[in-house]
Amino acid sequence: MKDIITVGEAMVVLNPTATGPMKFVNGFEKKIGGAELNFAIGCARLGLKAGYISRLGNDEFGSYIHNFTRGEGIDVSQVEFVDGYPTSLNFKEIMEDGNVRTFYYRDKSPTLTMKPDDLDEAYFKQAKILHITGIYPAIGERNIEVIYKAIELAKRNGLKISFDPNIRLRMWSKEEARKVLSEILPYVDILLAGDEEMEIIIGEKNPATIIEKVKDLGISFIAIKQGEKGSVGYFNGEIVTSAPVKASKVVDTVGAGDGFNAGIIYGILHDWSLEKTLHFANTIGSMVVSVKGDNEGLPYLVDVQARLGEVERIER
Ligand code: KDG
Repeated sequence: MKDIITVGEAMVVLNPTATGPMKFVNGFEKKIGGAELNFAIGCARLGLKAGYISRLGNDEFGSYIHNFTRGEGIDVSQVEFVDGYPTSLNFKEIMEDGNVRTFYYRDKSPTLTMKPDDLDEAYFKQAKILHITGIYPAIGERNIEVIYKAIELAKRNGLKISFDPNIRLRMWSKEEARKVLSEILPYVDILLAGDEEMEIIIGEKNPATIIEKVKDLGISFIAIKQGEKGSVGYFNGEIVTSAPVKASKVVDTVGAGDGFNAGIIYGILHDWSLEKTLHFANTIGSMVVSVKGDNEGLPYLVDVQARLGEVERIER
């Protein structure tokens, strides 16, 4: 039985070796990214069983991502290689303060070849949570159909649906994102969203107002991410504000939200209190930003426990 399964697109990420505007940077390191894959890695490092559903180009980069994902202990039985669609690329620009811009080369994403009927219902029967994001549907029209099919299979087989809007305005306009993502909301059980994303989707940025508006859609767990300001959660009629956890150093903010999501799912699957779950997730987010790369900073369970002072970290 898998704890989580997710449908997504992974890319080779070209991380700059120097900070500053991309046009003046000469060196890049080859890494891997993709919100759904980052999330699966975050879950796997915490000890959860994760499965990844995707398509990769039948090329060197596709095989690099496939091996890497497998190496993280994630099930890749639902990942296929396709010809004629190169594995997507994502060049990053990182400024001195850790702020990032991304430049995608994903117009011919291998995921565009995936059809709703390619999803295997038997795979869904063996999982507890389906995690989806707003990135996969932003890639193309048929990807939206795939997401709806995944939702249908999840509902039919008793999976909870976890959703992060992950709005990427380099991929679609605010209007397009609002239309597609607001239609997904009523199917969601666990909402993991940034306050600014909710402003785009429902026109509200204040966590209490967001919670008030979306809980009536039947969403039972809500976590609103506020970056440096911490997070606010809702579960079982209770609203909890969780203070930010200070990062030792901010070098690359990408992937922090995915790590936060993994922490929330871990807390939910372990029946933790809302307060404990939010603090655990905030702690993971703060750890991710201090490491360069989209997923290199995602901690193992023991690392989070050490950061929380629950176990001793022996250094030598
Ligand atoms: O959440 C982090 C992701 O945004 C990053 O890894 C790249 O998936 C990515 C994207 O599409 O922006």
